[in-house]
Amino acid sequence: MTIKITGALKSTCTQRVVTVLHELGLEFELDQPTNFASLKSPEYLRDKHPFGRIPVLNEDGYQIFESRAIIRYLVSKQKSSLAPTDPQKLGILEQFLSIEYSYFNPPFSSLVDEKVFKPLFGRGDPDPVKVVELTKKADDVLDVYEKLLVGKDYLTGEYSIADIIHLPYLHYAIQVDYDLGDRPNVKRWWKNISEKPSWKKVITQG
Ligand SMILES: N[C@@H](CCC(=O)N[C@@H](CS)C(=O)NCC(=O)O)C(=O)O
Repeated sequence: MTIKITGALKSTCTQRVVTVLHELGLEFELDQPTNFASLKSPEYLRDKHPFGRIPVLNEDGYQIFESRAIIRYLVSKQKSSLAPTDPQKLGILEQFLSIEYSYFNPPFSSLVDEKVFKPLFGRGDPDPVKVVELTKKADDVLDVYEKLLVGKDYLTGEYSIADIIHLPYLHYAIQVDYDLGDRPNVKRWWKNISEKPSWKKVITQG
């Protein structure tokens, strides 16, 4: 069994997949594209990802893209406690996966894009007005997380893929001075998840 990941260690979506691979103790090969332009080649669009993105998983010919789908596949295949099978626990997990995708990811990915990737990829300087707007939206989301995390170390109560999918964007945001503010529950959660060896390995190798 050979797992190949087409991705880049600085890419947020790749980082969440690689964190899960480390958690599961699975060996993998990382095939890093030379540049983002190569993701738009006719061959790449045909053979790897029709939207021209990373990451892509290929395991002995079985191929899927979309980081969240890849993660679900990996934990389900390994029967990992990072995704419970009990229907009620699974329902809660899915709830938090949906919360991340619907409410957390839009402002945080836009904020990180504005402050990190826009200058990094030569698309210009961060727009200060946009940064203020996006920071406010991100803050509003974390105000809700503060309530969701009352009395809990992890989102579902137990460490899971719901926590892991938050790591990359929150990490990048904090790197560019996003302040978790006066939110003790969010801060406790962030400490719990960001100090895991799997994530430390991702950020030190990236
Ligand atoms: N929803 C997708 C998003 C994939 C995505 O946007 N990947 C970024 C890197 S994190 C990418 O490929 N960017 C290159 C581009 O947009 O050209 C996932 O979770 O895998």
